[in-house]
Amino acid sequence: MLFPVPKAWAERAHVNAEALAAARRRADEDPHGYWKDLAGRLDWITPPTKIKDVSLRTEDFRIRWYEDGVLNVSANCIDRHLRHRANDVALIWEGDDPAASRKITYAELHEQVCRMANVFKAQGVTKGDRVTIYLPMIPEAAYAMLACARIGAVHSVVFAGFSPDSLSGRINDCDSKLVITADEGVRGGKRIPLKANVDAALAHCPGVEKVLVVTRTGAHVPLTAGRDIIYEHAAAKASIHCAPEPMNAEDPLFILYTSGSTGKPKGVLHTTGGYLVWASWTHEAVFDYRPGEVYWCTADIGWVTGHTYIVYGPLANGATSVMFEGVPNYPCNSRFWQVIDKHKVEIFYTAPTALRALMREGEAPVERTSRASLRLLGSVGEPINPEAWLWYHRVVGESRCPIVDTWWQTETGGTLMTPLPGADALKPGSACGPMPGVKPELVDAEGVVLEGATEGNLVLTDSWPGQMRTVYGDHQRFIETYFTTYPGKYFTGDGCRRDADGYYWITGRVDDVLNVSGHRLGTAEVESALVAHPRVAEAAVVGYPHPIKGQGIYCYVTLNAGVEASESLRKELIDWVRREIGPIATPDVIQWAPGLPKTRSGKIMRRILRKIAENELENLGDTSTLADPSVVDDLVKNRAGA
Ligand code: 6R9
Repeated sequence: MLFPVPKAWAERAHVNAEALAAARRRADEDPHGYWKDLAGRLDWITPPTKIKDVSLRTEDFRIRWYEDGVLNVSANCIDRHLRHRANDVALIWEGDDPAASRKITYAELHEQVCRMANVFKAQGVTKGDRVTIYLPMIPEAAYAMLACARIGAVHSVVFAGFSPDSLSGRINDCDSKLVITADEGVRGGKRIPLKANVDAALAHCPGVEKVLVVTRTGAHVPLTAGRDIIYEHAAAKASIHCAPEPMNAEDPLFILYTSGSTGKPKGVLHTTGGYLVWASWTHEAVFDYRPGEVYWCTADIGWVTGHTYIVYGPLANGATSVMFEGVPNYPCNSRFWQVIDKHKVEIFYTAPTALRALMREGEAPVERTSRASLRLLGSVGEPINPEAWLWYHRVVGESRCPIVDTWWQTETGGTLMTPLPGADALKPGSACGPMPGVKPELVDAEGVVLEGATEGNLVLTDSWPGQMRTVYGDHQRFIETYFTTYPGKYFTGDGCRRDADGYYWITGRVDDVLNVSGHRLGTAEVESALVAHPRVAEAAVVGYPHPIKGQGIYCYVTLNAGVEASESLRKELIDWVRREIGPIATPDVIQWAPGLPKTRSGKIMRRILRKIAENELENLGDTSTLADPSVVDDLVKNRAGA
């Protein structure tokens, strides 16, 4: 099935088929000129002359973009728009309660960000310091990110759904001395005790000196004297002038923790110049954005999508960006579409998991709304199944709006593969092809490059400006994780198919990373949470296909000798994992496993566990290397039936 580029799109788009072909050619033939010109979209204090210095080989590894350039991200996202567009709306905040919304102009954004930057400074934050942001989806979350950028502090946003344990781990890993949070968060009519979570986390974070508490609900929260400060009190005394700190292009901008296949979450580090070039360019090209249009990305700022496509990309482009505090099904299943009508949203960007959940409720909740303002739809976070794509296209977009299926990762900073709406015919479920200058390749397990229509592991053979630069505090882990499986190439961890037309189809992770409702989660993290329970001896966790979440979490648990398996223990373990990591990690299935299938060297054979979880019992594959094959018979016989 092929959806051609609508005529109006080919005519009006920033990037039509011709422009795309020309950009591809230029990026190949004159990379220096291509990447240099791309940087020209930003305001530089000192424009870069050194454009790219990259080697992905371990011997002389380096990734440097625009390395002699000097700029400030917040000045690019705010100050430079003040001359002509001070009164344009930068952020439209839509509260959880449909009666609550607010518009923040670029002039107000400037004031608020400067004020917060001064509060940070007054609390001793200086250039290079790390600040942890644990906030709900309120404007202060964006202010805090931009305030850090303004003074050269490095932010680490932690999703407000994470538990105190997850939060303390992330605070300690990057050694934040300041945490900014809110009294409570509000989502789907429920309150989330953020300040209480911070209090619990900080029992294990000796390095934190100050906590700023933004008032969201006004709930009474205990304050620790000498440490906790009500943000509004500090802000009232702060000046609204704060000069942006000149930053080198390669100075760190933020750290964002993400799950890998092993160990604890990695602090993905992005730098200043290349990241913003990539965020701003991809936001404009992929969404065909023009100032004045209302654009809405439904992600949470706790994830990379919120960083790049709610805050940095849109604001660098002078956009009007909607920030939504709530959830798709509160107070009713029409909420997304009602918000689109309320704010006349033209470009809408969401995740397949939300679409699948809404699809289940039928077409009526969509059709009750107009959606006449919509002209472009986007998808991100996981593969979108063609059924959900077609529903999105026909029901939500009334067959009038192209869909950009954007493939990218926390590590990539911004979109790498996507159709461009004015240039590419669409195939439901395909991320189409690379942005100009991005070099995907499919390889087999041995690293042999696969040509033509084929399927393999997705690698990138060259850098792009938005690429992560290191794992915070562990550069060796960075190199080992991404550049040693296929030496000299960036390994994405994704599988991918390329069809006869050259379209790319991401098939999902090929490592031990789960994608649950578009959220990344390492099987190792869930396993270590389970094993931390006093009654659990061992655990193995795999993903299985889930109709709404994309992947569900299937846990095989071996209990300590003498412990009786029971329904109440099952509930206790589910609850335990929720508390250890956060609700996104809630196990869907727990199967009691008297033993786990292991090789003679003691390695758990996940391949077999995956097959059982997927209910593919006929082809468990080779079990001859198992130390004790009878273990598998028991697991099959007592399959938990997801
Ligand atoms: C942006 C983001 C990254 C992983 C990635 C892949 C999956 C994201 C996708 C997609 C198919 C898409 N993914 N977008 N798979 N089609 N359009 O989601 O970052 O949270 O780091 O997740 O998500 O598996 O490797 P992150």
